[in-house]
Amino acid sequence: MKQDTKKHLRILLYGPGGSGKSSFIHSVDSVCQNRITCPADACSSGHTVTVTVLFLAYKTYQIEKEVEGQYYPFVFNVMGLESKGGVCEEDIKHAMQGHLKEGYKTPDINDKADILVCVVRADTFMSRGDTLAKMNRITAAARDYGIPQMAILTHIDEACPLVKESIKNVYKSNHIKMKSFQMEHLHNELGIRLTNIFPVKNYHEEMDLNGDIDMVILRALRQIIQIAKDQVKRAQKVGMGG
Ligand SMILES: Nc1nc2c(ncn2[C@@H]2O[C@H](COP(=O)(O)OP(=O)(O)O)[C@@H](O)[C@H]2O)c(=O)[nH]1
Ligand SMILES: [Mg+2]
Repeated sequence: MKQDTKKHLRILLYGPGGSGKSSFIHSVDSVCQNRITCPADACSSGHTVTVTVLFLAYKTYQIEKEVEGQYYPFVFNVMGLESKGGVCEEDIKHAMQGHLKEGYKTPDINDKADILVCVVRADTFMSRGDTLAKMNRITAAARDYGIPQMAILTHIDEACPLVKESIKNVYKSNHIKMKSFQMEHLHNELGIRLTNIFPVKNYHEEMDLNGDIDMVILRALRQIIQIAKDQVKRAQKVGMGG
């Protein structure tokens, strides 16, 4: 690995189609800009940089600050596991390690993922099928590469009527049904620590920001950034022979 300076934390989101990956980026973008922004996928002027990973278009999403032209020091990449048009696990493995270009043997530290975040819906149970098996192999690969992992559970409003009423209820309501449902399941199937699984309600049809939604998005984002920063520190220590 080349010892270049680290420009940003790279957050790699992956998960089934429709789990809310794009919506999570849009939610973070909205919270960070203090207004409901235009989703990057829908905007012609979205802040994305597309590079080609092997034969795949790999978009990097930047989050602009309230001050135009300034960006936060973290970026997102998304890899969807849709059965049609989704990426294969080999692509994800390349992306995690920062092998962004074909034949690129020494990845830049800025291309390597600093954290892998699994995005799953809270309102649908993932049965033991192809997708879960794929996710299992991806998490195993991340462990091999020493890349830390987290999960976010989206659609919590759809998973529990109490939460739909008020997002605040996610911390009451017996940790809602998810605690015994999708959270435990992800923990058991993928080995992700329960304390690293965050329930989230994305912005998806709201016209205005809402403090309770901001809070769940920011709690998840704070943990993502904290873990990614720890990872960078660890990698630097290893790089210095410490
Ligand atoms: N009710 C609700 N809908 C959501 C949430 N997150 C995403 N959605 C909706 O779920 C659908 C799939 O989300 P999307 O971000 O496109 O999923 P992706 O395929 O993983 O990028 C879209 O219609 C979103 O508007 C959420 O937390 N709650
Ligand atoms: Mg999407």
